Amino acid sequence: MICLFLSIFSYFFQTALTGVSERTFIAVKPDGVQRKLVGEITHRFEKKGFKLVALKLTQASEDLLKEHYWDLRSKPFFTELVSYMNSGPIVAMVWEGLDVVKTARKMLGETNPADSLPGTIRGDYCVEVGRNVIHGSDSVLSAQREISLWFRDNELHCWEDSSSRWIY
Ligand code: IDP
Ligand code: MG
Repeated sequence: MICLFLSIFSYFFQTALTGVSERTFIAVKPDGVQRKLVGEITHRFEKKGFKLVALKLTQASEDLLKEHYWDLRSKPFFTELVSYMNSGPIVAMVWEGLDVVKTARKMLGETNPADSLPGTIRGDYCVEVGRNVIHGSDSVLSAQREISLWFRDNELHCWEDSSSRWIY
């Protein structure tokens, strides 16, 4: 009985209380898919220790992309951005873990690949801001908004990660 209580408490502590259950939305953009970077990018998040909660290859509609990038609607590159993102399939993912939103942004690098350090995804695999291969949510709030935009609840999987006690 005590063991059961302790394991429930430890699960609750590790997920809800410690922020381990934070989630972010990551997408390999059409250029990343065409350039066969899906495996490499997914591998980096797995090796880091984050947990994959959802993943799908999807062709996004213009309406979805306009909503996704709503805050950039007045930028001069908005139409070009929507057309780039609509030019082929995207690999949409949700990753979970401690401080995953902030850490994923560091793993991505800067918006402009020229400003991105080697070792980051944009620093290693691309050259132009208009072909920067990957998207990552910029805050916990935008992550929640983007996850609900791209995934239905039943596409987000709850599973026990057997390596989690070696990570946390
Ligand atoms: P982020 O992807 O690093 O969060 P945002 O400023 O949110 O950067 O811009 C969204 C996306 O719009 C960028 O990833 C990039 O694909 C595109 N973008 C941003 N600035 C420019 C630009 O000056 N020219 C063309 N595309 C741009
Ligand atoms: Mg952004």
